[in-house]
Amino acid sequence: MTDKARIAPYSGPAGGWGSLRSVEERLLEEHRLASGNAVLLRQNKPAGYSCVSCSWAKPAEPRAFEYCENGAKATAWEITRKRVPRAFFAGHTIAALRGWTDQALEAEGRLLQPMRLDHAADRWVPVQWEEAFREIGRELRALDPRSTVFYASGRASLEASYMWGLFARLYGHNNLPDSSNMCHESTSVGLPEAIGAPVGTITLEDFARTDCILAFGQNVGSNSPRMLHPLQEAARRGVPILTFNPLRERGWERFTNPQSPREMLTGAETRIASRYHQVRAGGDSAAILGLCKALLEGDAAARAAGRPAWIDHGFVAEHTEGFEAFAAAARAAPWPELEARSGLARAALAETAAIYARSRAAIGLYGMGLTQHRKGVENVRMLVNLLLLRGNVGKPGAGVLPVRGHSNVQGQRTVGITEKPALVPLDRLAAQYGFAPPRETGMNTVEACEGIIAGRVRAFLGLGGNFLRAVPETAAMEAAWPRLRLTVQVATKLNRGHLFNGEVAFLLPCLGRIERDEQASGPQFVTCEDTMTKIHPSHGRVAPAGPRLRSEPAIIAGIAKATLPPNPRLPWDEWVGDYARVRDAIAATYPEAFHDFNARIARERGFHRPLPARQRVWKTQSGKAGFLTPPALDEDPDIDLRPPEVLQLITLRSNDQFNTTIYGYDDRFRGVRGSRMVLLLHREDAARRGLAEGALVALETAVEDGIRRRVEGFRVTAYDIPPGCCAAYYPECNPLIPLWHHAERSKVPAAKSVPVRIRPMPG
Ligand SMILES: Nc1nc2c(c(=O)[nH]1)N[C@H]1C(S)=C(S)[C@@H](COP(=O)(O)OP(=O)(O)OC[C@H]3O[C@@H](n4cnc5c(=O)[nH]c(N)nc54)[C@H](O)[C@@H]3O)O[C@H]1N2
Ligand SMILES: Nc1nc2c(c(=O)[nH]1)N[C@H]1C(S)=C(S)[C@@H](COP(=O)(O)OP(=O)(O)OC[C@H]3O[C@@H](n4cnc5c(=O)[nH]c(N)nc54)[C@H](O)[C@@H]3O)O[C@H]1N2
Ligand SMILES: [Mo]
Repeated sequence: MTDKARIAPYSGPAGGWGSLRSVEERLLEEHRLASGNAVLLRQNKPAGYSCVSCSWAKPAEPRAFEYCENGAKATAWEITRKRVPRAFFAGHTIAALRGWTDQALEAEGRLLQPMRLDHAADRWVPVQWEEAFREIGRELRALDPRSTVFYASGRASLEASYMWGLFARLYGHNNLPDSSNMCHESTSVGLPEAIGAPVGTITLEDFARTDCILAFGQNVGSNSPRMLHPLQEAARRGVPILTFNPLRERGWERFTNPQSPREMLTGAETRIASRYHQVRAGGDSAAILGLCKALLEGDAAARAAGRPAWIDHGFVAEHTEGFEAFAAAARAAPWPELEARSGLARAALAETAAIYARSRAAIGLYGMGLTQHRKGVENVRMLVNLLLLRGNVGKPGAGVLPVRGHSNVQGQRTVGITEKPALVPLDRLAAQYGFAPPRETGMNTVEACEGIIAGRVRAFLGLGGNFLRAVPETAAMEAAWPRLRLTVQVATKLNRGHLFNGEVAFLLPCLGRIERDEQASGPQFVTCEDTMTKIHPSHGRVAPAGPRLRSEPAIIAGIAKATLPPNPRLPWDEWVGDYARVRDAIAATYPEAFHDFNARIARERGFHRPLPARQRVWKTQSGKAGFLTPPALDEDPDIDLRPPEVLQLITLRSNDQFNTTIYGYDDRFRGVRGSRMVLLLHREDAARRGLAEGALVALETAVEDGIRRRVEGFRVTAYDIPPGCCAAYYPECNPLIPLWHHAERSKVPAAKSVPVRIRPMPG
């Protein structure tokens, strides 16, 4: 890994020429400069493929270039001309490859052939597909299904995901953790309680009608850059955009549309955020409580003076419960404590509350800055509280918007990838396929990790992703992993997770979504659900990376057939031959959302699944939307105001990565070049510790649980970040996160508030 960091503030906007240069560099790197641009024209188009990067919505009338810098990078990464050469695995032992960086492993290119681990030689060796399936089936049949875990990273299509979940239940378990367990699970727990729906209520059209946007803990410029277009349009209409983020992320500051010749030539930038609050990490609940308190105070004053109310009392009375208790708690919360915990001044919060109070329809959007905390679920509920006070759910231009991660992570849940049996129509599955589905709750990601460390889990099958690198507690996880009996990874590229394997291990290469998928009935397409509950098709158009690759549905069917007893109601081969038959099966299991699936996807080229909360129908226990009374402020374990030497570490994504996939070592918007091993720190926090700019340090986790967690080799970098907080990159920092340090109610690892101490290093 390089440690030649060059840090200089980046003066450009999000988008702009830097963005175009970055895309061209990436296409060049993947030897795809000429053809790559042609492929990109198909991205997010009705007859094209759906971007493999984030889950941001696709407009009904797409722009000529409906892609962004990072979507283009993700495309280049998948359609790369680089292939792992046949001789590669003969020439490299697993032990040697463990010394490689994440970036170097994936830079070898696409995996081409199924492989089996040869332990004696410590190498991956080629295997025939049918032999691999047979042996996996034999192993699974010998194991207790409840001791096995079937993980899914959020990219697989609705068709593949449905088959994966069904296979797990037919085999006998609900151990279906997915990447969402490390991501928006705080949303999936919090929103159903609050509004009776596990997903956001916003559609793309609402952006054109909103007159206020509140944005918490999301990095739009790097992680959902296409959202910059509706944000830019809103900003131009004068819509206030009120941003809460410890870091001044460039995407929230200003944007130049790289697809507008005029903006590119004139260098015109649009200011995005009208107020930028650098909240402390984990301080959002206090900040939002402050906003609510100010709203209640403003409401009392306005009504006393005979002016219009600040609270939508009619909505609150008709549609909500818990208002009085919540309002009492907000009124009682002392301002000095709210200020200390949020790091924001009362005056600033009150002024922002007043802006919000003047709006007719507001959107509250958020990302990992809210969900990845010990109080992640409460953070989500607090944001909903703020929206409910002014009736901002279930009317045009208003609503809550969790900005999801992986391109189909939300859809996977919709078709049954979940450890929670209550979320799946098990009775319908039972009738449809004639079996008794397992009823006991399965393991989520953290529980799967606990099971692996304890030896209770015996097999891990991964449908994509890089589980071992993405989860916390890296050292204990890597030590425990080889004790698994069976590990199977379905992947497109080699990653570190493929270097830790069970006694019996397979690495199975699959087609990516951008590639042509020919089956018995002809070319296939798949479907995905975006962050706005819209289901749309995705047609692969590029020649497959190699002749031996199989599609995810084909691989799942292969393993399932080798594992399960024959069942005439399960037409695995027919499903693989024609994905429309899988969609028929999905429609039969989930008729409310997917009735006439094939006809609608052909006719409408995409449809929204119904969401009662949009119509103010609340599928909660009480039938109303619920206010959450926040726990006492000093019960928040994220914000420990006591030991001054302890900092709160935020683990971040750079602009040059997709999760554990590291494209390169630059983070343009944050002015970091040439290294990922930087520690972003407030100038005073560095000075207080006698740390000069560029000093070499280690981080150690500041918890007393008998485990020493340490990562070495960061360069101290003065940065505009609230005092007491620091930031460094994920996944390099994952060894610092204790497995038990997770959102209390959703078990999302609390990756945005890890207590750490800095240790100077010689050199
Ligand atoms: N290019 C690219 N796109 C991606 C991804 C990628 O890695 N690369 N990953 C995809 C996935 S799976 C996901 S989940 C999303 C993730 O996208 P985001 O939700 O944007 O996640 P992060 O980049 O982890 O961090 C989000 C922001 O939270 C801020 N933050 C940290 N702590 C706090 C806090 O306590 N409060 C507040 N208010 N803010 C805080 C950080 O400064 C950062 O700007 O993006 C998806 N899209
Ligand atoms: N410290 C810290 N940890 C985090 C986070 C954080 O912010 N901080 N974020 C968390 C979040 S939000 C998430 S979503 C997880 C991400 O966790 P994962 O989803 O498990 O990880 P990815 O890095 O997205 O997976 C990358 C791998 O997926 C495989 N792949 C790519 N495309 C395909 C495909 O089409 N099919 C198949 N089968 N495989 C494919 C490739 O082999 C690639 O190496 O990490 C979590 N971990
Ligand atoms: Mo995610």
